[in-house]
Amino acid sequence: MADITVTIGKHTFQNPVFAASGTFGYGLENPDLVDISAFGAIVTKSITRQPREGNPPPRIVETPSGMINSIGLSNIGVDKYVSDMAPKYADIGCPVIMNIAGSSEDEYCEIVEITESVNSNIIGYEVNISCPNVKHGGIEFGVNAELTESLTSKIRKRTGKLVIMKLSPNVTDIRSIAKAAEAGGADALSAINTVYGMSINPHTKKSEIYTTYGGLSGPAIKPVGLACVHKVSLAVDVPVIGIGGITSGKDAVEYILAGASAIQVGTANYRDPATGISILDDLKRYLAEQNIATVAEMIGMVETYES
Ligand code: RRO
Repeated sequence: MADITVTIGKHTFQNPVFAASGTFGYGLENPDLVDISAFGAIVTKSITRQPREGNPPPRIVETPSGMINSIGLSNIGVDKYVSDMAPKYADIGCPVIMNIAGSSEDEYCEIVEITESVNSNIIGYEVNISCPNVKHGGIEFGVNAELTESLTSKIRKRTGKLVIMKLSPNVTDIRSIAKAAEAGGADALSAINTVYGMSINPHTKKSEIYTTYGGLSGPAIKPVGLACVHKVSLAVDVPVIGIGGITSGKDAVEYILAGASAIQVGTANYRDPATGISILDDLKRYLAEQNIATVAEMIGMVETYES
């Protein structure tokens, strides 16, 4: 059988299929629906310093080949995360990556300091600098290379665990943000968060999202994600984790060929939380059919017409 392990920073994961933040709760909600020990890792919903209710409804709408959300960083806050969730991560059989978000460098740093002060059982942080749905919740960092580098280096100083910066596609030049995160000491980058979108009901003439704009996800954004992963992986030396509209093993293969070392399944989890398992089965079948010995050798192997 092919070797499907992948290495990111100092961690080797049993496979490259992760569950994406915001689509898998805190990893503990669906034990009867899916065996999470089959995943390479799970990334939990963004955590802020204080608990947050999130935005008023409507905050989710289905769109062609995808959906728009404007949840607004609804979460339990770091104190409850470390007291109620983290202890349970000791024996769920799957590495947990904690996604964090903040409105200032101090907020991100405090979340990391609190988490580092306990036995959290997490293996690292995915730092959300790309939430499109709150005025001050990270995207101001993710659209600015200087702020990205500064924030990354402050978090880097506070933890020896994995630091993964989650990038936004809603920027002019994603490569410059990626390079800034790498310069700040990130172990890896994940790309992409959701793409700004809007939906209107022609009968009521109303916006279908309370905040007017939200984050578009699902198969509709797969080509955007692929292009971002390809650009970023050519710009930096650290591993890239591909996200955006992945629903099948074929999608996962495309992301790996584009340059992803691992992939995250997001929106597809709403239809079936076990999508990651079928993606993994598809991926293994593909490797066997293609006579490919390791996932690692496929990373970035896309043939393009121009270099
Ligand atoms: O909570 C959200 O509205 C949200 C977040 Br934190 C994010 O990172 N991406 C997104 O599409 N929605």
